[in-house]
Amino acid sequence: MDYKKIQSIIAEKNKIFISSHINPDGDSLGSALAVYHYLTKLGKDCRIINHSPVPETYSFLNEDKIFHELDGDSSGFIKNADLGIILDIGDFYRLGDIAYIIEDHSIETVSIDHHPQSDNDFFTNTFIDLEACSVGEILYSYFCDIDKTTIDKDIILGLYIAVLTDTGSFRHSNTTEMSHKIAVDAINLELDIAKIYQKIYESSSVSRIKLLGNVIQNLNFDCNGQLAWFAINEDMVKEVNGSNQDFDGFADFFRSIKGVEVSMMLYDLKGKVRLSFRSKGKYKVSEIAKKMGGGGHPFAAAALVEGEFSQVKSNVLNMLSTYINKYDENNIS
Ligand SMILES: [Mn+2]
Repeated sequence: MDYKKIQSIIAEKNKIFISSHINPDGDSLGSALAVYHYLTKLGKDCRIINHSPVPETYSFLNEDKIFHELDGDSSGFIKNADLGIILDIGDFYRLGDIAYIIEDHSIETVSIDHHPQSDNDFFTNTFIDLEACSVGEILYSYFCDIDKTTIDKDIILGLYIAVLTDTGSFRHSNTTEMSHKIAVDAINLELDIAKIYQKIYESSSVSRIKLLGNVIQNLNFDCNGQLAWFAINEDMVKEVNGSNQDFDGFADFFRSIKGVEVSMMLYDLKGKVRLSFRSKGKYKVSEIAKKMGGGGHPFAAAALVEGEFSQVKSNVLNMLSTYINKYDENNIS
C-alpha cells in the first residue's frame, strides 16, 4: 500500500471529517479514534461524524464526546470539509446519509479498507489491503511506515480495539503476526487490556441475554447439523425491552457449536431482510452473500435483501444447502 500517497493527501488538507459505516463496530470506531488523534496531532481541524450513534458497549471511547452523529451542525462540517477519510466501509452506501452529502457536494475522499472493492466504490482514492485483519492493522502499518513514534496511548487504544474485535480476540483465522505486534505495543504503552476486554465482552445487557435465550429456543439446524440459523424481528427485541444492538455477535456465538460450519441470522425488517453469515472456514459464505446482493469476507459476510421474509428465507436456505451439498459431493474424503 502506498502509505506516502495517503500521507501527502492528508498534508495538503486542513478541514477533514472521518466516517465509517452505519451500525459501527470496534474496528470502525477504534480506527476512527486513532485517525482522529493523529490528525489532531498534525494540527488539522477534524471531526468524526457517523450516520449512527456510538453503540452503548463502546460508549467508553466517547467520554470526550469526539464522536458526532449526523445532524445539521455536523452535516455543515462535512459540506465545508476539504477531505473525508472513510474507514472499514465495504460499500459507499454503508455511509448512510453521509454518502449523499459527499455526492451532492463532490467532496474528496480517501477510503481505507480491508473489504473487497465493491461496485459502489465512489471514493476519490481507495486503499484496500485484503490481507489485513482490520483497518486498525492497516493504520498501524501506516504509522510504522511514516513515523512509528506517532503512536501514543490514544492512538494505540483505537488500533488495539480495532484488532481485538475484528479478530474475535485474536482467535479468528485473520489473526496475524502484525495483530499481535499491536497487542505488544498496547501493553508497552500501558493500556489496561483486561479492563478493555471487560468493557467490550463482559458488559452484556439483561435484554441481550434474555433475547439470546429466546433465540436459542428457536435455533434451527440444517445440512446434517453443519448449518445453524435463526430468525429475529422487532417484536422479539421489544419483548425483552432491547435494542437492535442486542443481537450483535449472535451469529458468531452459534458458529461455536460443535459440527456447525456455517451460522446465519435473518433479521426481518418487514419488506427487507438483513442476512449475516459466519463460517468456520470450510465454506466461503461471501459467495452466498454476493448472490443475495451483499458481500464481505470469505468467512464473515452479510446482505440486505428486499422481499417478504418467508420468500427470502426459503431462497437463502435453498442456496446455502445447495452450496454446502455440492461442495461436500466434490470434496468427499
Ligand atoms: Mn473491519
